[in-house]
Amino acid sequence: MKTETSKKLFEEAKKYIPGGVNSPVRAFKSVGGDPLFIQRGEGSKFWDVDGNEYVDYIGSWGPHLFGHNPSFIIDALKAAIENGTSFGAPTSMEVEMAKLITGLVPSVEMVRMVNSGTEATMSAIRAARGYTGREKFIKFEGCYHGHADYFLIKAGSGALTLGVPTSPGVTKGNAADTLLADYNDIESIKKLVSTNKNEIAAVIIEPIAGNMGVVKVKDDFIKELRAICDEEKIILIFDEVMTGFRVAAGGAQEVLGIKPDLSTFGKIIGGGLPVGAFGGKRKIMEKIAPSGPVYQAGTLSGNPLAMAAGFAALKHIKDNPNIYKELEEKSAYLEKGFKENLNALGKNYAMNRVGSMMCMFFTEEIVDDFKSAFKSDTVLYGKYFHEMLKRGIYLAPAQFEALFVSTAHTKEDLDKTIKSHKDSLKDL
Ligand code: KE4
Repeated sequence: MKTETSKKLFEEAKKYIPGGVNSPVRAFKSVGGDPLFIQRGEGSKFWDVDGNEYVDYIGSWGPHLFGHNPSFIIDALKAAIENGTSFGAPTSMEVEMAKLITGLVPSVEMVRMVNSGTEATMSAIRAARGYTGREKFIKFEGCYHGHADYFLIKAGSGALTLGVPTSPGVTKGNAADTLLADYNDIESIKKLVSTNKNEIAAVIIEPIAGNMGVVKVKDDFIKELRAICDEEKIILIFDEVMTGFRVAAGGAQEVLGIKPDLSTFGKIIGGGLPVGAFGGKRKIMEKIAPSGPVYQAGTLSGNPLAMAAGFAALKHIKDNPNIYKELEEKSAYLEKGFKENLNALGKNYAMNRVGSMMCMFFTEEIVDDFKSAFKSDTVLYGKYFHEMLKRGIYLAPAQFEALFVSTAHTKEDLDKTIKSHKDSLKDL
């Protein structure tokens, strides 16, 4: 596979951009080798600058529920750009977008648009602190909520694979109010709540984790967490940046049947453009400036182009609810193929899947929290990643991520992936 142009670009990029990338997980650090520079995407595929074609299961780390460049998003952008790119003033599309999100996610009575998942989660924590007057919050080891200082404590995703789960530059003062619990372990929550009585503003959780690989909350755990938050008047925040509109039109909260007090969104709601959002109970959201004193702002929040792309994506979901049946069928087919390969090869690697988010862990133990996920052999994952890449299958360049199936993936793509999976594992 010729990758000279990517290599040249990467050498050039490293002179001007830290690590040659604008987000660490793209650098292939945890799988080895140099990143490929992508030229173009179409449907389930994209092509690198050397012309190599890949079936893409990253989908820009989640946004591309319909694959690359779906016509309904491109058409919406073309129409919007004729009117201008940004005004810094309210537009009707922002009202339509807010109505669409609150219509699709019942727990969200009001919503504020921002420009990334990180902005959404940091703003949600501030809203919870402003509403409760409390300062501490609980996150779970292995969950990733973006790169705001106080989240980078035992964080997942890139922070995990790059070995900096607790990042330098995060001050003790900033970390002091971050309490750490164990995913799916209600005793760890009870302990923190009793030792920090009336001091905890919020619990933030990935209701279906995608940043320690894919790990779903246990039903009894999430039900008890909801009850404890009610009892202790703690704001329960579902970080649905990855799961929102991914696992169901109503997100993980629809799948789990649990209503959070606040939710955060990103990825899919931007249709591939930079968009995040946070929203939830009216009595909390009305504390946000300018209706309330909790300050939150953004020059390009609700940007007309991002709203056009995001609205087109969510409108497509609203008008085509059967896409989740299609995503389930395609993802289950892929999972079945992978499992048949593992059986044939006598390997019992853990496979976790929720809807069109899936992860195969290089450990034969059950993976239901950060500690068990972390037992995965990341060196072996790196080899597997490159074997699949050689065969034209582009997976997450890190073990602790998710593989995303889109509506654009065809049976041919899936069969090619299943075959490549078997041949790759054989060659490890
Ligand atoms: P962004 O700031 O990257 O838009 O969103 C942060 C974020 C918040 N919450 C969850 C559950 C997330 O998954 C993310 C971002 N996800 C990672 C992939 N695991 C983004 C990829 C990257 O960092 O480049």
